[in-house]
Amino acid sequence: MVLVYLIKVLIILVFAYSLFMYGVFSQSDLLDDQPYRTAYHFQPIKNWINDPCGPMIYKGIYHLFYQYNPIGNGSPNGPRVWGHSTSLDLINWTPQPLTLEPQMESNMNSSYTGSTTILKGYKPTILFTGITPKNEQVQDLAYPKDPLDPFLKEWVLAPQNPLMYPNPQNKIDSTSFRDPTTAWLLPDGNWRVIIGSKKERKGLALLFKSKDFINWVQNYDPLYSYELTGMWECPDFYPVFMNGVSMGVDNSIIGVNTKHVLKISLDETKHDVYTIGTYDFMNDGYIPDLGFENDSSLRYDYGKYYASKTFYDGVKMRRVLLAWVNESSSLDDDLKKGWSGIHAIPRRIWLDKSGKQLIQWPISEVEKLRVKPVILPMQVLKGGSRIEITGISAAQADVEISFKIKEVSNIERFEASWSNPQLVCSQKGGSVSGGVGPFGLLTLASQDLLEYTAVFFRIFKNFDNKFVVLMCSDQTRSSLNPTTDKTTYGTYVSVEPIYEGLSLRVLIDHSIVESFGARGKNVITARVYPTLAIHDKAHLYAFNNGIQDVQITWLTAWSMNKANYIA
Ligand code: DQQ
Repeated sequence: MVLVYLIKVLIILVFAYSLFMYGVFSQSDLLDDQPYRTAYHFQPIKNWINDPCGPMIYKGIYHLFYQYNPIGNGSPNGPRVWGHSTSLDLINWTPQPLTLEPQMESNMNSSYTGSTTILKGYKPTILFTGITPKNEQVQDLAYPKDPLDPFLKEWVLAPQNPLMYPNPQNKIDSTSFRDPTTAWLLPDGNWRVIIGSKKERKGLALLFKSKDFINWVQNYDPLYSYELTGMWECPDFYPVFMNGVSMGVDNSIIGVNTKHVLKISLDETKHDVYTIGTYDFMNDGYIPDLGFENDSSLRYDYGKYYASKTFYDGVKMRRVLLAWVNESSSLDDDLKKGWSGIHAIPRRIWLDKSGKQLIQWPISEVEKLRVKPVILPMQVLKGGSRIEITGISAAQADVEISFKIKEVSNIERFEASWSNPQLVCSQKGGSVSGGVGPFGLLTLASQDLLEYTAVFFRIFKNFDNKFVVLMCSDQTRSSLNPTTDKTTYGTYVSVEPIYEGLSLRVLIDHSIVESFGARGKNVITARVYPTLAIHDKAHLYAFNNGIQDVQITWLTAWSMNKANYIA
């Protein structure tokens, strides 16, 4: 008997070992003991990553490149090369060889952020910022060694590099000239590209033109600039359809039914801000509808979300937005984990029918990971109460909840001085009782509620009797670890809460909580590191800490399968 048992154990061990050797277990399975690794967000096995670079779809395959420090453990210090992964759905990823490693003087010190453009004849190219041995920033071109390879595994640098460098006459510092956008082609036969820059503290979107993609000439005026905004990193410039049409538009299409979006990553505040406006392509100028208001402009995300980039997916006719979400943990903790940085779930992005803001929604492919839905019947969520949503893996979930507000007799007055929603959220966190709200979700909560991340709404009435809806992500109790950054985030949502109701969708993935308010009007992403609410010890609650009852009209929560990825 004992012998048979031992033989069985041996067979199982040999089988498991051979599965491992043949790669059936991905490396990420081996790291399951790490509570902060995500299950369905893009991240590397080890080391530091930051900006998404050159996303595109080519021969039916999605390509994602990213800034990668191959020697940096969890630390940013060190050179950057481009990591590369491919996918059929932007959720499950296969790693490809690193690329744009130092090959010539113009990228000897690093290969910084850039974009892809598919030229006539279906020829993919990369334009990126090379860092020279003198630490100057220049723009380089690379193209695939074998364009017939749909995985585009190998890239070669153009011998003519660098193609663009800062013009000393323009007094542009050679360390402030980076991050080329996807280029667009106009009927005059010129490709155009924007490079992020600054002159003193004036932020600049420099414009370059080229007929052959090799010889580039700088336009006398930048496409757009703004005083006192500091360095503009990772600019993005693209058309969107008007009238709420959610279909995307190719970068080279300039039409009557489109507006343009200019997005800038503000180095000084680490916020991705955008404006909606008109591209005067005859004069190569951009006129934002509402002007540019520096850091208080519209943002893609009011939490942690930076160096974003969009691409047009011509197969699904949508524009997809990707971004880097940095850690909020200490450098020591990152070094212990051996990795740092993840990417947000790709979002579809389009112009709201009001024309005043963009709408973002997780790409539908993420829904393929949803399992075991738990549905809550419509019910009243009494003031001062909470209910647990059981039956899901609360550390790895996708939750949709909608609220109806019937009564507002206890509503609080909005104060004119509350111009900064983040500050209001910090003062009126999830545990501070109000009139109508806070109500929402307690995510990544420990059973004893010593830890939780509260995502919620709070409604006020201002002096002209209009409602003001505040959306917050309160991290103050997200972790018992004293060294993690627990900044609370907030935003005002442009919605009529009584007629339209209020909805919230939250993607929870171990150390990230991505919250979409009012069907994607406002988004807040937070990184959190619970010490108790990990794996199956995490709980999820709907809560209402206001005096006023609210009604839950819809709640569905799904456990999420693990994506099959190795970045
Ligand atoms: N990260 C890159 C730069 C870019 C910055 C370097 C933004 O090209 O400006 O890794 O995060």
